[in-house]
Amino acid sequence: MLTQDEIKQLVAKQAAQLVQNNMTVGIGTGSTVYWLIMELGSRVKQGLFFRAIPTSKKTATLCAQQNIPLAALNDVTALDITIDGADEIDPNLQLIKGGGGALLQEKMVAAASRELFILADETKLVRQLGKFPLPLEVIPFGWKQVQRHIQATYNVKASLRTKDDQPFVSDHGHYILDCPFNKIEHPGILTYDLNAIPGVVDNGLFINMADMVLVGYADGRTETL
Ligand code: ABF
Repeated sequence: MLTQDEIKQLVAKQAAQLVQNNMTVGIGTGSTVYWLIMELGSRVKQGLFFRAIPTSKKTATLCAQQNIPLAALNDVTALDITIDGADEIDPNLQLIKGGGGALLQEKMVAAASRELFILADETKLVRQLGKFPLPLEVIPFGWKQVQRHIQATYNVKASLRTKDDQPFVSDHGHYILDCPFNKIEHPGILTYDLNAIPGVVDNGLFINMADMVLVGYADGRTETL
């Protein structure tokens, strides 16, 4: 039986084969994507040339360490593909992302891509989204108003994400509120409603964005959804 980390490595290795010469590729963030970057790094050493658009500072650093050429989203018109992880995936390939705090940049890069390819181990598959607390990226100014709004409207206790006892600050200088909705009945409606709250920059629901999910199982099988 494979460990969770070994499953992540397995799907990442397979997905790395999708990257071909001269492509422009969005590179996600997280522990599965870490293995993707390692694999792409060895392919670059063997002569592969592509441009990576990173979805976070962390990913940019890892790509640079692997000598993967980087470009900014503003430097390209469109991306061939983005490969990223997810926190929850429902049967319609709707996603919750942002556990790593990079949801805004991940969504912008994915939206500019012809294809969004998601990597996951089997624990990410759910019948209904919502067990994983939905991350909400908010402007630090007046963030408590957003927190109150979420509590009053949805009866959900939105917690300010912290790191080392300080508010976690995203790559773009925002805070994150983690919102345990538990069950999200209508993710397509919720994403619009949340983004309409003044002070909300974006939320971790990725609706109708994923084209394919490569899922790995503990017995070593993989399948695409
Ligand atoms: C990312 O992958 C984030 O949106 C998400 O939080 C993270 C989770 O995946 P992993 O298990 O690969 O760290 O893209």
